[in-house]
Amino acid sequence: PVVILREDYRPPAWLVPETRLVFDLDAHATRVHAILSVTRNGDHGEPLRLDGAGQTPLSVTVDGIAIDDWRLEGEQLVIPLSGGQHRVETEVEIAPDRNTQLMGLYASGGNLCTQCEAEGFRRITYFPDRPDVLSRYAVRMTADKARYPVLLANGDPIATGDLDGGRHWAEWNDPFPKPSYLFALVAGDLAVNRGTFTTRSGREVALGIWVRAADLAKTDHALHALKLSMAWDERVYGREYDLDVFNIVAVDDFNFGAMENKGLNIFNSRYILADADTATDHDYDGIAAVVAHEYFHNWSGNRITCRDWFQLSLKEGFTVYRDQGFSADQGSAAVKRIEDVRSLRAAQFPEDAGPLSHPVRPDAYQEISNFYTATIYNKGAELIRMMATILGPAAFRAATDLYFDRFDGTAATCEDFVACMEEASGADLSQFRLWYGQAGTPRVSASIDHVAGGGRATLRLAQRVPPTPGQPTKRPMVLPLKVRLFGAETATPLTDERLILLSDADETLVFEGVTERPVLSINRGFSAPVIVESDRSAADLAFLSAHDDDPFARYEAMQQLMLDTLVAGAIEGRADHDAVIAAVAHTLDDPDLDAAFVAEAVLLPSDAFVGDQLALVDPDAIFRAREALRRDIGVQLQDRWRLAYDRAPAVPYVYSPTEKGKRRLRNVALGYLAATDAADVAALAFEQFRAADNMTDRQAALTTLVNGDAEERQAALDLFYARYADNALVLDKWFQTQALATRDDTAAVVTRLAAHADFSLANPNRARSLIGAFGVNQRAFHQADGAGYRFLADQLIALDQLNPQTAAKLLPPLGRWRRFDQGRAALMRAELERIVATPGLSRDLFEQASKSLE
Ligand code: HT7
Ligand code: ZN
Repeated sequence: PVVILREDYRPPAWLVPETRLVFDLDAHATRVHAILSVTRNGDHGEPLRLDGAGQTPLSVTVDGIAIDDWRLEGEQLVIPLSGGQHRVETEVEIAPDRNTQLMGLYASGGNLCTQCEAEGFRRITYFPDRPDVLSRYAVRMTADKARYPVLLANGDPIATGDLDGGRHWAEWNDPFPKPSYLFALVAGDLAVNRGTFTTRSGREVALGIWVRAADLAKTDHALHALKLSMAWDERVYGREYDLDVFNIVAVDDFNFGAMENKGLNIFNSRYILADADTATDHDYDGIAAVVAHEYFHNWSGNRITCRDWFQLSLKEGFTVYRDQGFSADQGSAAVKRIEDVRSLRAAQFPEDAGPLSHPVRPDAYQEISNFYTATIYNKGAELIRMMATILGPAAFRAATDLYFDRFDGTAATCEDFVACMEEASGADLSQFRLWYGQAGTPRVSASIDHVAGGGRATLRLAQRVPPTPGQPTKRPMVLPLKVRLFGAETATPLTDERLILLSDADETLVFEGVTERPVLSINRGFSAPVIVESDRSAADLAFLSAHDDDPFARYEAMQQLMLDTLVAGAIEGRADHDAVIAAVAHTLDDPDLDAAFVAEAVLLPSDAFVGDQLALVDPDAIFRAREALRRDIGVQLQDRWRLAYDRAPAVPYVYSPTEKGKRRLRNVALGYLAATDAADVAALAFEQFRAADNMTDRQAALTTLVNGDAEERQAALDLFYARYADNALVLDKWFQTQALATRDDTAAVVTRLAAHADFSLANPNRARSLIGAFGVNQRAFHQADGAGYRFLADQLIALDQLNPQTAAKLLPPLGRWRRFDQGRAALMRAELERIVATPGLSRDLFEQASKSLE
């Protein structure tokens, strides 16, 4: 395989200051005429190299004259040029309706749209398809007016007109130079929800959310979120929008969540469409977060882009950090932090502990699409968060101002960002930079000594960064750890919160004035993305879960207590549940806690997270231990769960932090009640399912029933299917709920569902709803006979023919074979080998599968 190395970066030989694109749009055959003004970059004799993929040039002209001394080297079009500046024109024909990869120009729901990041533009026309070639684009589109009445592209609309034969045209100009990956157009039959936003300098921006007409009523939440995002970025980062128009288009077939094309964001419809009947609170939250994320890219990604794809976290890590801040400001910051850490642990920690581990700034890749990972995004965001913590809010803001000012209009690097952090604050981040280059989750061991009657406590810290593929040894990193001590007897703080910058392998810190036995609260707010190993007893963890003043640390103590109990249960077959039950009871009884926080705090860690704590994962033992604890918590606290269940949220549905929290706690209570096997619970769940005026409660009830054996189970599934058969996004939930079921027959059910008339590999959302969900269902996927592994491999091999990117994204569960017993590991490896040996495999799936075997 061809491996691209970060160290091989060279500036582009030719620049393209101006690009004019003329599209003659048609689903079967689209003509693309590209006119590039090119200038030689430096003193060299290199020809012009234009990337292409899947097409051949119909014509090539230089300065208006057709030439024939061009050649194809692989898929690159190579054009010898003699002067310093030329006008190069090419023409190609492409077939959007045969584009199943959903990269480049493709058809979705009868409309035409584009996806160019990372390397999709080359599937549209010949171009230096790399992020450090910034060009000003002018676009003209012609299309059949009845089929494609709406024609959108980046930037500002210039003019429109009608043509003979029922066709029409539109021209758009984008005044901001941009890399080709930010190019976009949409042609379709779309309705629009319009709004306006007046920026702080008084510019009125026309906002539009474009969807199929039947979905128009589901766009208000996204439009509202967009306005909130625009105001937030002005207030928090001083960033103002810069065009007169900001459009968002929702499409049903999309490889990712959304795309930040300049002035024309294109979204997976699941991150736009919402109403109470079809979207859960979680969906509403996700829509606001993704709308914000894409909007924030206008500065962190578009105005300042990446020099090369190794710098991807420059825009993605920073933008995730920004969208996390936005979401935290919309409701409970504590709950948002808990959710973010939970998803970091669910997706990034396992990635960093497995064969696909890579640094936040990778050194090599085969297929860049495989590097849109939790490490680049979520761990990248944690790196920004740590720098913000080290600098403090004022210096961090000064540093981001400096970064935005200095690099506006350029393609920058992660190093540029860190250098701004240093320059604006005076901090020395030389050792901190290791976070960008060293993969793996650091482990920190912490223990505290205190001599009874003395006034001094000694905190011993040690860090170890584990080996990862290609990085056998590591240097100690800078870990910002927020720490506080609490008195075990008085339940009051003994110290202020201290920020410790752990930078050596071992360090000892002394706290004076500690007059009673201290209980250690560490990594408060999850100030560093590390695994803390401490010798805190169950009693101390229960104490912190009740008394810590940092809500994240309070949640974390409860999680650790639950984890320790579950690990003991999985290893020994039984465990003492009393401490957990008492701590849960205490949390439920605390009148000062809000429902949203309580709901998160009393939830058990997932099977997979328990597995991550074990050297060898035994999925069945973990499941049994978790079920046993769940049942005990349910039975012993049944009265409290019934009380919580009876505290009904507002009807009709209101999406607000308070009502959301109430619904969440009520549904968590329903889950615990279901674990008790009390005779009335299935009827309770079915009644909730039937009467709910919102999808949050309906789906929660469905999940409860689907996980059980009650006769209401099939009725609920059938009713749900009948009600939502025409709604693809809700039908995804029907598939997903069954793929996540905690029943013995889930692998068989999932195999059957793959043959269902509504299942299709062509739609990424549908593929993810079944295959992706099944891959994270630890017990079902790891069924001992290997049926789950076989199913996944069969599906990936088939999906790879259509959509390699989506196939490659779904592979990682198979790569975790080292963590399982010999029997399972052999079965998993056999499926990986079968994938790698498949003729015609894509580069995407090959890279993931072959690395997973190493
Ligand atoms: N920057 C966007 C990335 C993206 C993407 C990457 C690979 C293939 C398809 C894709 N669609 C969008 C999304 C974001 O992070 O905002
Ligand atoms: Zn992004």
